Amino acid sequence: MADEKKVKSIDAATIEMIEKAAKDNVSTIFERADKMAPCPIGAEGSCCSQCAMGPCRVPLGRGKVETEEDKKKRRGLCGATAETIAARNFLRKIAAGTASHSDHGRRVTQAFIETARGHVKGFEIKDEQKLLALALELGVKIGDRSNNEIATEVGEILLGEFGKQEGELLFLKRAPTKRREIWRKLGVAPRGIDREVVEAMHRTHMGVDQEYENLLLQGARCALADGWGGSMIATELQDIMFGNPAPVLSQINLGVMKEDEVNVIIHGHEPALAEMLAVVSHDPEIVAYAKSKGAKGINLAGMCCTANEILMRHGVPIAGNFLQQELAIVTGALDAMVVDVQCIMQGLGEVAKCYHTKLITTDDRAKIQGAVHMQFDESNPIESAKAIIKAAIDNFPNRKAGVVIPKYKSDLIAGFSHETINYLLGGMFRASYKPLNDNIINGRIRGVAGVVGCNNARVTHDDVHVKLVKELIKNDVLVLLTGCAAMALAKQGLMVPEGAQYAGEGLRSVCEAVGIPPVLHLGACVDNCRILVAATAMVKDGGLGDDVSDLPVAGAAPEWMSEKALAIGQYFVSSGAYVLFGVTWPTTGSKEVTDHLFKDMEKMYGGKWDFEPDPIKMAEKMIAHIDAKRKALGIDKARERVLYDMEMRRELT
Ligand code: BF8
Repeated sequence: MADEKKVKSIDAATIEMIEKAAKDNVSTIFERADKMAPCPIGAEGSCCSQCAMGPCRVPLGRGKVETEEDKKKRRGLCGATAETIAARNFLRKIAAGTASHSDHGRRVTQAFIETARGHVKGFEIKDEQKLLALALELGVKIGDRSNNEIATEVGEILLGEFGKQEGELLFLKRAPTKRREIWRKLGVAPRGIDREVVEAMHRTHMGVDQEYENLLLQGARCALADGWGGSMIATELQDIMFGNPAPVLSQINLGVMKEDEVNVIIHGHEPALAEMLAVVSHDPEIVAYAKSKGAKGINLAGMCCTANEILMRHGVPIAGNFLQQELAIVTGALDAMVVDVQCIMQGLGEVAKCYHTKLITTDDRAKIQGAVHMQFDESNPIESAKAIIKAAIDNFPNRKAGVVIPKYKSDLIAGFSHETINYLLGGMFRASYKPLNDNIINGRIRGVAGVVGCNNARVTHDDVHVKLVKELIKNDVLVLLTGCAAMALAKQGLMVPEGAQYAGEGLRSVCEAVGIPPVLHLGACVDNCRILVAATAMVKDGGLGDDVSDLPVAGAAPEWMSEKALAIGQYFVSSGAYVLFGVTWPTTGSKEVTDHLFKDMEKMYGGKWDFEPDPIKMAEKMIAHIDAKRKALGIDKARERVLYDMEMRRELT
């Protein structure tokens, strides 16, 4: 049984709403996590449900060391070994994660093409500079063609990446030369996005690939098709169509909800509908309609990664991260929870029944029993968005007594796209990562960490994120954040320049000089590819080796739960990064598979997986990795001098 006394969250708004839910007799994920422990066999990757002779369970058992005798016994009916079963399960999760990001990317590409063809009233090509840069990169003729003509061709080329059968994905060319050679040598350069997902599913079917190393090679190829394919296409085209993010001030937490306005939360991942809701919620006709129902206006907020998308581009406030979705309804003040795809808990339906909230699904790929379905028509986004907002307004008068909106909310600055970081560091006309590299070389910044991923109800909500990141910045590690991890830090007040008070002296001096927080919000989970682009730019700007694996960088997903997180982790490992996951590790049932991921992959890719649930130990491991890379680059001495100077200064004061 899980520990019922575990502190549920470090976030006061969350705790207040968990208590309200208990008083209202409403079941939430926090309560369900107490009642149901995870299956220990599935958690270690030792359950095979690939055919109807099973599921076959071949558990090793927690903390047990496998003997030769165990090894012989640990087989499924077909003879599949524990290694094959663990590797298959791992690969299937990567395939699901890749499919999720990539299907998102495909929808965006289709909408982009339709917009460029002039078939969509409401969307447009907003970032001409980024469009032209991408056109040049893809070899699309610019000449005197219109932006829409250029965009149509760019979109068609990128749509082709999904169904491509041979060759290599086009964005692989963005990676350092040495990295591309590694991929080719290992045979993991992805050919087409869909092809790698389909092949992963085929190879994990009963009776196909039965060598764990070979299965994990496909894991790398499939994940690379996500990071350098589906996700990267999504981010590029969203930036061009909806605008490249630039620093923007906003607020976060359940306290952004308003008692006297129609509260609408958009939750999920794809930004098209959210973009339109942001526009129509200011439409005078819609605002007047809200007033006619007794509300003062419309208050749009986001949740999960859709929130990150509209925060980054419009500064729309965020109501919360993954574990807060049901709690937004528990306030009793949410008039409509509008959802698209991914990370939407079915529990929302039951919670909504206890209050007045209308749960509205909007995507034919993601319906929920009991919800109202209002299909978002991408060819007519304005009318679709208006209809959804009107449904929320109509529900405002149905609010019941007992509304409680927690008072907690924090300011944050978001909008750090790859280009923005470039400009901030190097200036508009000499945009460059060189100043970052110089500050790493001189030791003021020790290294860079990417901290990403979810919340997980098995650990204290937000706690692991916050402890890890505070420890990293205290040790002069600049932190780049995405997804729900970013929201955890923002809620604790670290995503404003004043957050630099938690940073070590070196990092703080750089943050103060540039005017940035010590933790930078790069966007949604699909935007993790911005970190790949940033890392590659650091390599290309010189002084830090000739591949991503040479950089003093590390990544972590301390509270991960989704299959997408595994796809992301694997594409970072295969791109040369050291990646640490917290909470639980899904292959502990097989020592060989785990050793392959944690050790052998370093010889293959220069990056590797690791697991550590304790945030302070996690930080220590990441810093040790960063320091080892500094040493290999011969820049460890510079940092020693900086530390010596700091010590001296302390002695002087
Ligand atoms: O894609 S971080 S819980 S919301 S999976 Fe989901 Fe995890 Fe949040 Fe975004 Ni990413």
